[in-house]
Amino acid sequence: MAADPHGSAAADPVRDGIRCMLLRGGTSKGAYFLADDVPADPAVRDDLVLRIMGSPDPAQIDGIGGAHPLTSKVAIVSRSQEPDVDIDYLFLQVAVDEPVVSDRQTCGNLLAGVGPFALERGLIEAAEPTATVRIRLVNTGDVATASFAVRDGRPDYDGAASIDGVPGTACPIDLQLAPAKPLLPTGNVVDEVAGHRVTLVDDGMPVVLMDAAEFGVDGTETPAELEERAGLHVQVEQVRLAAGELFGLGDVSAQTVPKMFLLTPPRHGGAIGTRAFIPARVHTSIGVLMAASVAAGIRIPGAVGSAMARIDDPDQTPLEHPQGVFTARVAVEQGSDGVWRATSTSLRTARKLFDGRVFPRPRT
Ligand code: NQM
Repeated sequence: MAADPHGSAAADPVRDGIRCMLLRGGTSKGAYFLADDVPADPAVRDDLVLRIMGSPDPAQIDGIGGAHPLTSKVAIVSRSQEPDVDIDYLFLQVAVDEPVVSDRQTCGNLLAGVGPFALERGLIEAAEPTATVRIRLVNTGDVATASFAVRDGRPDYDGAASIDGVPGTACPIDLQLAPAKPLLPTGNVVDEVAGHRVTLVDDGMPVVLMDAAEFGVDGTETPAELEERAGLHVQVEQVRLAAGELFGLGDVSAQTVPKMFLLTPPRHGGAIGTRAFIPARVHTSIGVLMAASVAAGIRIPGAVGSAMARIDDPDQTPLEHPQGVFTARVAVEQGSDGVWRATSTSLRTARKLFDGRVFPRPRT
């Protein structure tokens, strides 16, 4: 971090603030920083991030976090040194009511804001009408391609695209991802975990597919109702902890992955109904890479959810969620080695909300 209060970073962040842009990315919201503007040491950086977001506190009243995991997110962005990659994007999930910052997951929603942020900060140049940016998701190693509209060399946030969970319309942002990893990390289409038949899938985000009926859930419940239901979170968490080991993630008790999906037959003309534990709160809609993983998983014959799913389009998988539908575009393929792989394309929007300096509180 540079020590020039008038340059890219401040000598004393508490007095001088730190350069920060707040963007809505898809159905999430986060604070975006240039890597050069925050401390390089992860422990020092995480302490700073907690003080910026106002954690730990259920209301995050003394910070800029939005008191929900979906609005307590940070993106750290820099030019990439990797070949064929423009930008490195490190995602940090900032816990709301615990002093915890985790880099063990990425976020496809904040990914939507990374290209526009990189252009705004001069990390890339782009000519009209469209910017195409190769972004390395540092948390997972995957590389995404993001495309968005450009006007006068700057991102054009205005447009006609709408996504469920965000009022109004904005400029479409196209996100493509082709993870190198196998889609089924255990190599099995179904695993028996904590007394449940589950499918473990990773198409950019590790998720566990479960039959909601086994948990007494029929898919009409709101996220708040599921969060309040006695014993449900404990039951889901038992599966998650065991599944985490199978994913090779080790002890996931302090991690926010894998994400846990209760699946139901579709009720609104989509392919399948979803409710996602992420993992303590229930998602108000669905994450981007989670959607890719679910859509890819239910296309595998025999996987949990495949029998209840109504899939009548080879490209589009409309996933019903609490606020509407997310149409994931995935292609799954089983290679001659028997290994399933997938690619995904997602439509998101993003919007710059605020650009300036953020002032962390003096002490954690
Ligand atoms: O799955 C939620 C979100 C996400 C992650 C979460 C995400 C994704 O909706 O790609 O975007 O943090 O669990 O932003």
